[in-house]
Amino acid sequence: MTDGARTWICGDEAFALGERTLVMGVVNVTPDSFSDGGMFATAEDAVQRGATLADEGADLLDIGGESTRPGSDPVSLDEELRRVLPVIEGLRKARPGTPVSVDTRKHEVARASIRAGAVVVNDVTGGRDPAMLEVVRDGGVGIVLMHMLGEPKTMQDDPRYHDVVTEVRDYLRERIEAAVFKGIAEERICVDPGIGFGKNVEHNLALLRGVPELRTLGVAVLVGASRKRFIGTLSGTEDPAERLEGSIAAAVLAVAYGADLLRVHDVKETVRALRVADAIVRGGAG
Ligand code: HH2
Repeated sequence: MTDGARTWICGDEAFALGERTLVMGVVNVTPDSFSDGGMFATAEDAVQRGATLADEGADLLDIGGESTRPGSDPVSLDEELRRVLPVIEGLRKARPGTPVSVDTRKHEVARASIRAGAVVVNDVTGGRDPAMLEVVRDGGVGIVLMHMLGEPKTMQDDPRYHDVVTEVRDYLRERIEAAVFKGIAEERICVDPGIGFGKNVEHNLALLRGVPELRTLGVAVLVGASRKRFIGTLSGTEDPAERLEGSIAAAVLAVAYGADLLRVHDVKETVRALRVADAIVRGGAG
């Protein structure tokens, strides 16, 4: 991919990269997500939430049926399917113009979600399950490969790196190679440093500063810092819903460092901030 004509191909969607920052709006259909758990736990509420985020300017809606917050327990396949499928189907009807992504570690959920209309699989385990890569390849959809150290249950128990940016970059390079080996074109791949997934505050900050290093991998780069704990620590806000200002600070700086997409909870506010940030960083006035 050359700068100026970079594209992330996801099914029938082709996301132009670099012209402006793309926003992935978070729709958690879970009782226990760290920032909005239980708020949109019914399919109806989650579809309504997704529709609102689409109207607020989300380029993509990320539907998740399993919390991967630190210390969380996995959910069963049946339960995860029960949570996400009606929401994907509902949003395809309610907002057909807004593509949908599924946030899952299970290839069975990915396969069913693609059938229901999802064009991206957002896999926080970086495609470690070969069957996940096959489902993505066969579905012709896009994939987000994220870095996570260990498992959600234990990942925040004293995470250690020698050089976090190099290690995360090398891991993501290896995951890109595994996906390409399985037959997924690079244009379909997006990488994500996994802010908060087995990282302390310093690791998260280093990774945000290290986005240029991730850009050298040659694929789309997504950053998800929204409302995360390091923002609470730095800004003194215990309640995740009180972390808007810190989240926007992280968002605009991720953009300045070269992020192509941001995964956020507060779409309206972030989109407004990005109009300004993009004009400064990428040039032009909208
Ligand atoms: N963060 C969360 C979940 N999925 N996916 C990607 N690609 N990048 C991220 O940073 C990321 C992610 C955690 O946030 P949230 O979905 O709000 O919480 P929970 O896992 O508790 O549902």
